[in-house]
Amino acid sequence: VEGDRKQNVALTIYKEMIAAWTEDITAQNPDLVSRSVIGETYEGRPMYLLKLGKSGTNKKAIFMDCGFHAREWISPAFCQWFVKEAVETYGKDNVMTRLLNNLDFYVLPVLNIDGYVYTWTNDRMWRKTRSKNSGSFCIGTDPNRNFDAGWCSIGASRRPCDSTYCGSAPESEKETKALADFIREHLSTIKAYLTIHSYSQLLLFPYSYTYKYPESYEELNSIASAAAKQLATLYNTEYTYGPGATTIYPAAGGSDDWAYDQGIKYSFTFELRDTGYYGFLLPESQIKPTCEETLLAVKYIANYVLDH
Ligand code: ING
Ligand code: ZN
Repeated sequence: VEGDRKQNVALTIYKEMIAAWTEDITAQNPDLVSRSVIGETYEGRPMYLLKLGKSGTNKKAIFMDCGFHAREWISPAFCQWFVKEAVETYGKDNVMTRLLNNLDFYVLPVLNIDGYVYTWTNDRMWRKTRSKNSGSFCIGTDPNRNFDAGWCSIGASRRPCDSTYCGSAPESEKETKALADFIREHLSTIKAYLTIHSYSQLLLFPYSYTYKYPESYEELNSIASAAAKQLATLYNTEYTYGPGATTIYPAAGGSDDWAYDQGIKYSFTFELRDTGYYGFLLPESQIKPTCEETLLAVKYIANYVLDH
């Protein structure tokens, strides 16, 4: 009975909230939003992807995902905020109108849906996916150690019980494989890759799997600097920026490094609020201001991509 109850809560959370929300926002904005399924999770949930933008030809695209790590709740909140803000300000805000007329945004509201649901039903601090590991009783792989970018060479664990377990192979998880497949199939249009995590107030770019600087270091650093400056205009929230390895810690198998090495030059990881006082348990009162300020940085990067 307890298991049934938890299962019902889980179904309600995902089906009633996220899936239903993607369906509604698509139905209510048919000229601006479309929805597709890029795969399904380990537990069988559909992974819905939203495409935002006015229809047009030869449009560049920006890919943004949220909810890699289950406990980073502000992240899925931001993706939903972004979509809502896009449809509500299109035709009113000049910058958003120009962005949606000339670019497509692919928004994946939650990558690690199984893990996210698990944080609502069982363990608020869960990070990884919910897949079984052969030869171990421990569950899950870290999706941000599971990409083919120096895979498991540094800052990742080969032990399934660890929270940074890199998985049995690159893209061993259905969720990371679905994301990587989608990006590979759309490499000709995707010019930027943004992945939203929390917490620490950082704007990171490659590399994290090596201390080597990327070829585009100067350009990425100046974009990050300008985006952080934009973000701070609203509430003075201070962001630190730089390559992952030196700015947070070396860690292989991350999606931003992988996307960059696929040729997507404008590849960034956001670590949203706060700096650790509340950490993953960011209070509700900070959701709106965090989303508002982050939106400024994302709009800055999108504008830059459109003009370059
Ligand atoms: N931080 C990221 C993590 O996956 C990161 C930092 C970014 C690592 C990019 C590798 C590549 O550990 C959080 N908070 O998840
Ligand atoms: Zn994270």
